[in-house]
Amino acid sequence: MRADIALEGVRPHLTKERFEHTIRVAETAVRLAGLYNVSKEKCELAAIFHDYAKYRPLDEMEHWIKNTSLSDELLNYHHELWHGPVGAILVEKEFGIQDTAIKAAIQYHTTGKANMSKMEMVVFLADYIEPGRSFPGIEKVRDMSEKNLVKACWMALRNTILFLIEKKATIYPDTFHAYNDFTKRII
Ligand code: DGI
Ligand code: FE
Ligand code: FE
Ligand code: FE
Repeated sequence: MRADIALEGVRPHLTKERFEHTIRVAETAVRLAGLYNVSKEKCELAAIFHDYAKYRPLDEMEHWIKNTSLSDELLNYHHELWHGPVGAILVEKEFGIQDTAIKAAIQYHTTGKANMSKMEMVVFLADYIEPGRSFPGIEKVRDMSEKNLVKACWMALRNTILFLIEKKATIYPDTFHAYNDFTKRII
């Protein structure tokens, strides 16, 4: 699928701000893909679709989680975690995207998971560091993203977990699995 067609496909489903975020994530993902020798075309498509399901009604997302291979465990966690997994299902149903690597990058872009592929890391990190983001400590992650993909993902996950702990939010197990796996990979 061509990137320009994909962008026009997602546009009506997003707010203006979310669409602009999506464009920046796609540009960042293409740059990281070049640095780390991953398919630019696939990283770009995954990035374009990563937040596709962000504004689906909660009952619709719940329906897809209950009635597909997605883990029902998601329903025990904050609904903010649902749009990645549901997006991975919907891009196949609505755009015919069957590429499992692209779908996985969409699915895990919020939580991460253990044993992430380079494509999954590129989309995860691009979503975190795109130029519109302003998290505490983000400049250090941006600097690291130029040097070491695994270490930069580890830093992003560490920041996210610390942020969630400060908020007294629950943390989805895949987020811990990702953090633990990256920790083992950087030492
Ligand atoms: O969709 P975006 O806003 O572009 O970014 P995202 O899909 O990475 O979602 C980020 C939100 O998800 C952010 O507020 C942190 C939150 N998040 C990430 N991992 C977890 C989490 N929230 C909870 N409750 N548990 C998690 O494990
Ligand atoms: Fe997202
Ligand atoms: Fe993210
Ligand atoms: Fe996003």
